[in-house]
Amino acid sequence: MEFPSKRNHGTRRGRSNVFVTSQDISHGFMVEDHDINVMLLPGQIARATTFFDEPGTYHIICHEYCGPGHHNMYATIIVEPATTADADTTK
Ligand SMILES: [Cu+2]
Repeated sequence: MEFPSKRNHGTRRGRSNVFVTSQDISHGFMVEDHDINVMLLPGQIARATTFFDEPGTYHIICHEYCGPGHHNMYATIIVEPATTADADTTK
């Protein structure tokens, strides 16, 4: 078992809503150093909101034993620095 994408780009510094689900069985979804810690249940969408204060790469792990592939259930979220375009509210 694996997360579909090991590297998740596009998250900008600031408030982020994360929507995740499972296509097979129950999994956990936890992002290091942030208050995202949800259960992923097939047929349901879990939502969490957090703030990424610093750009960087943050690890995601499955915290619910999900079978023999559990140790491969990891990924990352890459938080990119804010750009001047992010601050421009006139566009
Ligand atoms: Cu797991």
